[in-house]
Amino acid sequence: MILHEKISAQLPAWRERTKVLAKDHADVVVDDVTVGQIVGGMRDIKSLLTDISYVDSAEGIRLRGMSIPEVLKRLPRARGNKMPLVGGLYYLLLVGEIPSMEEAMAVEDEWDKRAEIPDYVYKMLKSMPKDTHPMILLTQAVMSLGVNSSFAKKYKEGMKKEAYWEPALEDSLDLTAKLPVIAAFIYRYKYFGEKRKPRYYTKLDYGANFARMMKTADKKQYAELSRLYFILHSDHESGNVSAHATHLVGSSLADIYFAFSAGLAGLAGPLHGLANQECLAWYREVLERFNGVPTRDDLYKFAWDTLNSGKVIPGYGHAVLRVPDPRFIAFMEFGRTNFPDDELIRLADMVFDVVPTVLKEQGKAKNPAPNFDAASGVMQYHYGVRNFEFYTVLFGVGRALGVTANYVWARALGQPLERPKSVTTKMLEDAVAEVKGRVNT
Ligand code: CMX
Repeated sequence: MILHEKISAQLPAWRERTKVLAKDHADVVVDDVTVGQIVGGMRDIKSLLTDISYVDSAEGIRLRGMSIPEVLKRLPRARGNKMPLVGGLYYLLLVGEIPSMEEAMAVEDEWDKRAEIPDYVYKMLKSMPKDTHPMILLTQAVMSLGVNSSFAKKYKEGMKKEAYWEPALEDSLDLTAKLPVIAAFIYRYKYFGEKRKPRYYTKLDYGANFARMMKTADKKQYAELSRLYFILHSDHESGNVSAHATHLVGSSLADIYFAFSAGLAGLAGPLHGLANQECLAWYREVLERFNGVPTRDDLYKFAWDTLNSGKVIPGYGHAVLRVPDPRFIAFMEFGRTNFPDDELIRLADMVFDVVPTVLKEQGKAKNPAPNFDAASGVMQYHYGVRNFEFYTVLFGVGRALGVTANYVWARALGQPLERPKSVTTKMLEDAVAEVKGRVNT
């Protein structure tokens, strides 16, 4: 398999670089940690290692060193379409190079072979109460697929540490192949009562298959959106909750099904992945309240009312970014190109104009600019996927591409069990007193 060959070929050099750092330069100081960072959710502490993506606060994400516009321009495209093949993106994340069309298609072919979902998964999903949140269903389905984990089986049989990444890659291909099928089933079953298993078509790529299984009205355009959507949601370095939770659990040598279930659980929080559902709900509330796109003044007041009621404005702010998220910009370009007159696109544009001012006036948020959740739901809504609570499931399908690529490389490079150290409040107070004492003498 091409991914296996390519990663194998790169491994000796990467292992050597990691070994040199760990053995010869372990005492080089990279960062200091302040009391503010310990009390404040570990922001900006440089303590995670990944070569798959990097978020620059002033520029946004780079995937394998490439900005979002570069990635979208350089990856091979689905035939007759403008958006790249998702298989090409997965190749890029795993191998670190832009694939040829043939290489991107090799990944698509792997997914095609692995997309079948065992019957017990459907039975389990159907046995759940009707009002179960789709993120619960998705997490359960992922966890249950672990029954067939190659990694867990090989680990039990006994394997050398150097070989861990191989069954990790097998599991990751299996999982990423099955996720769009599971997501589409959850959608069709939960909102339309359809019990039939979705079918993955050999001749279609990942995005087109997803559009077909979702049965949206405009399948061609929804396939384009799906490709863009999964690519933009794939990776955002390792410190965000879903990526970090997956990495942490994976570091215990739990298989990817356990690890990604933890990531999905984190994604289901409103400050992280659930913000896309919250954001669309907020936009709809605005449209209903004002009977359409409001005036700038009305929106300004509405935004202040939201803040004054103690809520956050979803889709705005970020823990790392300090500029508008390039993924937000890519989504908005897609919307402005394909449906410029859509009410929600016009509203999202106006919110982009008004909310940063409001957040700046409030003076709390370090970043008053939009993140991608301010636009992603608008795209789904336009193509008829209007059950907001489903949006985080779509985020999950995309996010799996990044976190599984990281999981494979973490095992390939023998990354250890993650185990940071805690301190007590008293220890921090003592540290402060000591520094203050030194300053005063
Ligand atoms: N609306 C209102 N207040 C906001 C805000 C927003 N959009 N963004 C930040 N703030 C507030 C914070 O709640 C915090 O208030 P307190 O001091 O009272 O606790 C203050 O501003 C400082 O926060 P920050 O340092 O700028 O931001 P954090 O790193 O703590 O949090 C984030 C980042 C994303 C959780 C926050 O900006 C937020 O809640 N945004 C809205 C939810 C959202 O869009 N989440 C999705 C992020 C992208 C993703 O992960 O998917």
